[in-house]
Amino acid sequence: MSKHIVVDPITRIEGHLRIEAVIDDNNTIVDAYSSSTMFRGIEEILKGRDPRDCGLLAMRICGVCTGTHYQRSIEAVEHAFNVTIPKNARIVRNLIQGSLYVHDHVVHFYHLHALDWVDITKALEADVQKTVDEAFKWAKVAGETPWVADASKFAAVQERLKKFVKQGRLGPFAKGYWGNPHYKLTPEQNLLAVTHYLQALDLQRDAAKMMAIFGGKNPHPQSIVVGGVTCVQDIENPARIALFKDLLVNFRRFIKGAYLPDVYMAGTMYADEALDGTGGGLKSYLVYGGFRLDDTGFYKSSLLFPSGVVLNGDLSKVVEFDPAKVAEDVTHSWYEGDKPLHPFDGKTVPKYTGFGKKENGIAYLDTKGKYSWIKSPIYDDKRVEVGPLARMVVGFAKKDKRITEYVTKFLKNGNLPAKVLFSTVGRTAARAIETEIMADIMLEWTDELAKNVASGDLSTWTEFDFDSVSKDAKGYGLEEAPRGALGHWVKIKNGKVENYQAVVPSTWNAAPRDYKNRMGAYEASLIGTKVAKPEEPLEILRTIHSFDPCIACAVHIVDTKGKSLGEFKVNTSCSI
Ligand code: NFE
Ligand code: MG
Repeated sequence: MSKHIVVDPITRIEGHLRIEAVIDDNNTIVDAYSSSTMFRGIEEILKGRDPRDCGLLAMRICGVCTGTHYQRSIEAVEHAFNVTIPKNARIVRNLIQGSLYVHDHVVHFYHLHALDWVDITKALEADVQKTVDEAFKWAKVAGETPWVADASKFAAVQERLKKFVKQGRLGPFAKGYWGNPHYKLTPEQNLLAVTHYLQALDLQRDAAKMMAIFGGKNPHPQSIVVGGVTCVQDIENPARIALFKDLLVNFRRFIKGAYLPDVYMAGTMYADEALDGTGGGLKSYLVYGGFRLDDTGFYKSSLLFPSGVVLNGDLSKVVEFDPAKVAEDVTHSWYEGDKPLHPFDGKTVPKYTGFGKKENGIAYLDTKGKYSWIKSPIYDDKRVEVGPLARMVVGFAKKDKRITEYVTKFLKNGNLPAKVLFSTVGRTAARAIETEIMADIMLEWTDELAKNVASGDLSTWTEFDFDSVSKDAKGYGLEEAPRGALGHWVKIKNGKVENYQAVVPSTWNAAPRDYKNRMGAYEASLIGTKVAKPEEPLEILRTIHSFDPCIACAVHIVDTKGKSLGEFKVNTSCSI
């Protein structure tokens, strides 16, 4: 008899996400539903505003990827009024968003995702000298020297963990599914990863500082305006650019000496899951394109991440991306509407219909009706996945020189075939590959900025006189946020926002079924996954976390009988 697993909320993510899965007698997932139980509504708040203010409001869509919403919103207004930006502004915007990428991806791998692969408790059994050997082994696979290979440091971490366990308080490591048979790392590998986890907690502050140098602050930067950027003194002062570069150089060392080796380690130890495609899901990918590399103009410049669509895992073909083909459907979402709408005409009118049947005290999602606050984005009437994996797949399929080089290097070093990309492991690896790309190219951008300023070009803003332009216009800001394709669409009438729609990466990935009852990316990715212990849905967390969901923090898991299996609140101020 099939069993129904409910994980609500999924933890170690931003926001509230509920997953319901049905497993058969072999504990294999045969059906899955993804639901956001949190309503926001920023799109409605933006209506009637001065379009120049949208960026500051729109970035409140999220507390994580703030700056990317800020930039998309400003760019949508720039696109509407045909405003171009100077070279310095382009580079600074790339550096602000690049800082977000490296920050997000490292925090995601260690603090939001690693414990799906790493069994902390097993690290207690590790031999610290053998842990040094592991550090060298995986760094060598990556072609690097290890970030840390000092037995005394590993011993110190192990001591710290022992104290935690002795006191019976595991802090941020409490309530894990420790000992689950689907954990596959050796004790030494677990200790190595936990050590990097703790070090990354300190280091991630540097990435936040990098964003603040040109952004004015973090997490919500302030220096981007319609027409350019305002951080004039920061780019004119060589010490500010040098500070940015110093922080980047050190953070990049961690990416190459710890993050990449750890991903090789996990990829190798979990290679069977990568090879059998666990978590692959839709295998259709969409990239809007992102990070302008020259000043030809919006949607004309060459890009770090080229745009395109790859369908059904077929790397031999890439379909060109057309912004007109984006639509959102609300058949299974708690909104009013009866057909998919392009974002320029999109509507956000809440229509909450509640949950469905109640059994044993548990209210289940009404999966035949509406069951999520997330809309269902569709591209050319197809369901697609967005994110780092989409960017690496599309870039690789398009034979983009840089992406092909990094992806090929990764597969070759790891001795892995390209098909491993279409899996949960592949999704996690793709994020690491793009983090390396980003860290490398940000060094080039930093030098490009310093050189351009030194040549005498101090321009940061193209004058934009709002009073002299037509007050009726429309535009979009389409880019690649850390979690995938992000679009803001704005329609302006009489100088005020008439309609505003944002289609966010997690909207694409976490969406419910659509009007043809086709699954969203999270839902599809769970089908066929074998769960070792239904009461410990580790495999569900692993695959869902691999997308880096952005929907806040708290844990609550219930079983099918309504019995509470565990509940805690994450205290973000706790130190370990
Ligand atoms: Ni809130 Fe985000 C990113 C955007 S959400 S973290 O990356 O845009 O999917
Ligand atoms: Mg929206």
